[in-house]
Amino acid sequence: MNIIKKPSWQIGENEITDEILFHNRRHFLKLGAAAFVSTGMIAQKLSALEKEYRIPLQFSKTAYGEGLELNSFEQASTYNNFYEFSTSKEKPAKMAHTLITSPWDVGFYGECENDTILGVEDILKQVTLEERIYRFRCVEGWSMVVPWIGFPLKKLLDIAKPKSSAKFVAFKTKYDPQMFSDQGRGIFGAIPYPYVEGLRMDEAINELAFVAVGMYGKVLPKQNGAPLRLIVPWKYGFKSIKSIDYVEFTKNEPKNTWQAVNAREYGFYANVNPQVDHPRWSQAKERKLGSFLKTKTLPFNGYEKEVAYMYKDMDLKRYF
Ligand SMILES: Nc1nc2c(c(=O)[nH]1)N[C@H]1C(S)=C(S)[C@@H](COP(=O)(O)O)O[C@H]1N2
Ligand SMILES: [Mo]
Repeated sequence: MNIIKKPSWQIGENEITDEILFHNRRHFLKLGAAAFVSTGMIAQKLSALEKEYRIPLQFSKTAYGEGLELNSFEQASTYNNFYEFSTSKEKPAKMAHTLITSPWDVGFYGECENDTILGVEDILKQVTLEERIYRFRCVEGWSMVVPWIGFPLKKLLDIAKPKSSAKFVAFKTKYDPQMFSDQGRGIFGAIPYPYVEGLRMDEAINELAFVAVGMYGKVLPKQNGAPLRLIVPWKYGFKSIKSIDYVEFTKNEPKNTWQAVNAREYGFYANVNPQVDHPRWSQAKERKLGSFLKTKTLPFNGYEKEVAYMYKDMDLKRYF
C-alpha cells in the first residue's frame, strides 16, 4: 500500500489521518465489510487503526547494540515515564494523543552564532537517519533494549553553531497545558514544568549522544517523546528528555528538573553507576522489562569504553 507520497515529516497530522482513513475505508469496502458490519463498528476499527498507525522511516542499520536482545515495541511503548501526562507508567500511552507533533518547531538560542527556529522537517533535511540499539536504564531500577532511529546529537547542535563560550547545553520540553494535562495543574502538577535537562558540551558531542525521531522502524509514538527526544544511553533515563522544544547553549551548568525537585537524590551527571546507590534504593541491579530476574547494572550502563574518559578526574560519588 503506497500511502506515503511525501517524506513523512512533510505531511500534516490531519492529512495523515485522512489518508489512513481513506485507504482503510476502501479496504473495508473491498472486503465487502460494509455489507455486514455496522458503520459504528467500522468507525471503531478505523479509530484503532488511526491510533496505532506510525509512519515508516528510511534509515541505515549500524553495529550499535549487536547481540543485545530487544524488548518488544509493546513493552517500550506501554510502560513509560512521561510526567507531563501522568506519573503512572501505563497512562501516557493512553493520554498522549493530545500531544500534537506536527507542525513542530525547535528553537536554538544562547551561546551560539545561529539563533534560529527550525521545523522538524527542516532539521531532518540536514541529517541522515540511522538505527542504534541501545541499553536504556531508568534511575528507578528498570531497563530495556530499544532500536532507536535518529541521528547524533552533535548534528543537531551544529545547526546552531555553538560558540566556544558554550560549555553546556540545556533542553526544554514543550510547555502547553492543552497538550499536556499535568501542566494544566499548576502548582499541583507532579513536577515543575517545562521539563529541563542538560549536558556538558563534551558529553553532548560524544558519539553516543543521540536524537531519536523513531523506534522499531517507525516514527516515535507520542508517549515515547515524539517528535524528537534525547537518548543518552550511559546516563539514567531522566536525562533522555522528550518532545524537545528549545535548545539553549549556556556558560554555566543548567539546573535539570530532577535536581530542582530533589538535589539530594538526583544530580546533574546521573551517570549509570552500580557503585553509587540512590538514597532510597540500591543501583547495583536492574530488572529488564519483561524479565523475572534482576541482572547486574554495568558502569556507565555498559558504555564505559566510549564515555569513561570524560569523567576520569571526577569523584563520581560527589558528581552523581
Ligand atoms: N519531558 C519529559 N521527558 C522525560 C520524562 C518526563 O517525565 N518528561 N521522563 C524521563 C524518564 S524518568 C525516563 S526513564 C524516560 C522514559 O522514556 P520512555 O518512556 O521512552 O521509556 O524518559 C525521560 N524523559
Ligand atoms: Mo526514569
